[in-house]
Amino acid sequence: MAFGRSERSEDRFLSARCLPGESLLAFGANYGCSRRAGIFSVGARYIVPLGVIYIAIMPTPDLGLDKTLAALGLSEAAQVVARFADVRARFDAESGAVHDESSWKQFRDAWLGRKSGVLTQITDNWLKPATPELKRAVGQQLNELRAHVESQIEARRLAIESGAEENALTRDRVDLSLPGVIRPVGSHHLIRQVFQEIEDIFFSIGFSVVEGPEIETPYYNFEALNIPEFHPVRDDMDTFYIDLPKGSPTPLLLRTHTSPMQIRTMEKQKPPVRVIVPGKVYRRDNPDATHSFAFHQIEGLAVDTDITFCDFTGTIEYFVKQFFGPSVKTRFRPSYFPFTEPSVEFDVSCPFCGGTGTSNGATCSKCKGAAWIELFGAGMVDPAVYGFVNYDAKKVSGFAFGIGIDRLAMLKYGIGDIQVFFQNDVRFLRQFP
Ligand code: FA5
Repeated sequence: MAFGRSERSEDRFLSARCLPGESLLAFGANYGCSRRAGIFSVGARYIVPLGVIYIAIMPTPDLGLDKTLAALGLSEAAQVVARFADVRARFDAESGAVHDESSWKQFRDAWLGRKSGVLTQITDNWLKPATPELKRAVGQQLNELRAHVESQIEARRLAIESGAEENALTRDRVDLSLPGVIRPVGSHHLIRQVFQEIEDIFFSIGFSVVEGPEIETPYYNFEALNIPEFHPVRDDMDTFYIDLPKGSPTPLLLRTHTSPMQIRTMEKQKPPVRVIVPGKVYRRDNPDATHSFAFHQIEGLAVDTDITFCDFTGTIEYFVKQFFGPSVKTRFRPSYFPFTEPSVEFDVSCPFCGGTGTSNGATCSKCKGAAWIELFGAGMVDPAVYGFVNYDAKKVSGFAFGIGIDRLAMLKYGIGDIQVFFQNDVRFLRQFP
């Protein structure tokens, strides 16, 4: 039977308060409710063709749960069995309408609730006041009904739970046909790339890599390198000292160069030694286009029984030609470092102006017209240094160098300002993938 809305008769409806089944149906309060005996409760479904709401109504009998069997006029066991069958049919119909957790809870309470659930009402109103002749039949029917209700309610719970999981899976399912999320892949910083390039060159001629602490003692940073306290060369390098508690055994500072690792390496190892030491160093220098207060160096040290100045120049020239290309020219200039003797500065012909000193008819801005650019300091290890590491200065000889990596990278890649290495502007970094 199908009724339009206008045909609704209040007497034909029971609201949610009347029986558990109705509480699950989509009836608004304005549909009303009646508990009068003999009234039909309603199962309903909305059908919406062309914007008009129709309601399909299926009558189901009132079960008389609030009355005794005597009041319902049921005196035969067969009548009791039939009434229980009605109850069970009601339960099954309602069970089919339970599709989510909240309606399942309402359903469970409506049937199993201790105070006013259907089973409690049957116990109180049908079983307890039943005549001795009917008691057995009512008890048996009630037990069967209870077993059915409990098992079905549990089954519905499981079905709803697995349905929820399935829904979640469907919701979260990855659509492999969609375009992917592109996550930009990072790359090594140019300084790291230059480190690797230099390491590879020195690996190829038998050097290995060691690393050391960035926080040093004055002994390793200065004294063992033949730079005693109050030596004027410390003024050029004086640096950041760590604020230590009073009574600390020795001052600590951020290393000003990688040369302390010459000492630490020779302390640990007997000749032959052939190492390079990449790392960060720190100085109290004011920042400008070629100076930073933190920068990078690679130390080199080779010590053996028969190393000469020729080995030194050959090694350095090999490195420079590998790094800058075969056409670059090199030269040594005399210099001074307390830990090398003789000491040199190593220059390369300016790669920006091709070693001419002029660019586009004007003075080359990079080498300032000198045609050469200073690359690093180096020299033969001063015999005094061997005394600090228990090497016999009469038996061993060697060379050392300290390359400023940032300036080397600037030269090779035409970068005009050292500060860009530390600003982490991705527009700069992306140029060196
Ligand atoms: C030294 O640091 C010596 N330890 C090098 C050395 C090692 C000589 C072994 C002999 C034997 P120097 O102070 O010149 O030397 O620094 C070496 C390089 O570090 C310089 O050529 C330069 O490229 C770089 N450098 C120095 N100061 C700065 C700075 N503030 N910012 C960026 N680079 C710098």
